[in-house]
Amino acid sequence: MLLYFKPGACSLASRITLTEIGRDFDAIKVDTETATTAIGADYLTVNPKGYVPALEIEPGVILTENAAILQYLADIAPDAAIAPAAGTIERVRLQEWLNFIASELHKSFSPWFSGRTLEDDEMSRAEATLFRRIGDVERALSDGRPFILGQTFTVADAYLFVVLNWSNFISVDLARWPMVAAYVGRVGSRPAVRRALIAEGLIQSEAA
Ligand SMILES: N[C@@H](CCC(=O)N[C@@H](CS)C(=O)NCC(=O)O)C(=O)O
Repeated sequence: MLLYFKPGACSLASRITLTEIGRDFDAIKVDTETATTAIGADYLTVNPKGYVPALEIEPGVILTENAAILQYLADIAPDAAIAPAAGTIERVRLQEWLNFIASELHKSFSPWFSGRTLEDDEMSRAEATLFRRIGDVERALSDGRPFILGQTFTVADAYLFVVLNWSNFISVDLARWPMVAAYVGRVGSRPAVRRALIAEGLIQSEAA
């Protein structure tokens, strides 16, 4: 398999999941601004939508969209048990979370990544939206569940961790959402998550 990624971007959720399931894969960095891969190829021939992630699951067969890629990876590795079985209400709960993360939480960060400085009123609106959505996660975690669906890690945690971790890049302190802060610490300390973060240069290896 071949993962097209940008360091720290939502494609990190695919890398975490590939690492969690112990799947060998290659990864190629993409400059989404120029739509060029690290070997100088036109990324639009891989994903005409221009964004990461994209996952080549076999030559010429490309999957895009976080929610689809993550569920595909979970389904090809049932022993890893990182998604409830298809057709169950628990699987629909997973999809409910993946959809919330993609369309509500992930996109709430977009104003900060627009490449321009936000005016004060834009910043206030953006913060209000983002803080409300982080509050939704805080509420869900307030029953003490260690992972977003309950007692076990799922692919929704891979994606949710990556998105919440962007708070570091925009200087939003998660301490005001204590369950969320603890959650990010818990997921971030998983060995596979740490290996993925190291692979993308986001944290240093212990050996370094
Ligand atoms: N709907 C897509 C959104 C992916 C997305 O927003 N990717 C961002 C990185 S997190 C990206 O590549 N942005 C660069 C761009 O849009 O040019 C998905 O869920 O996979």
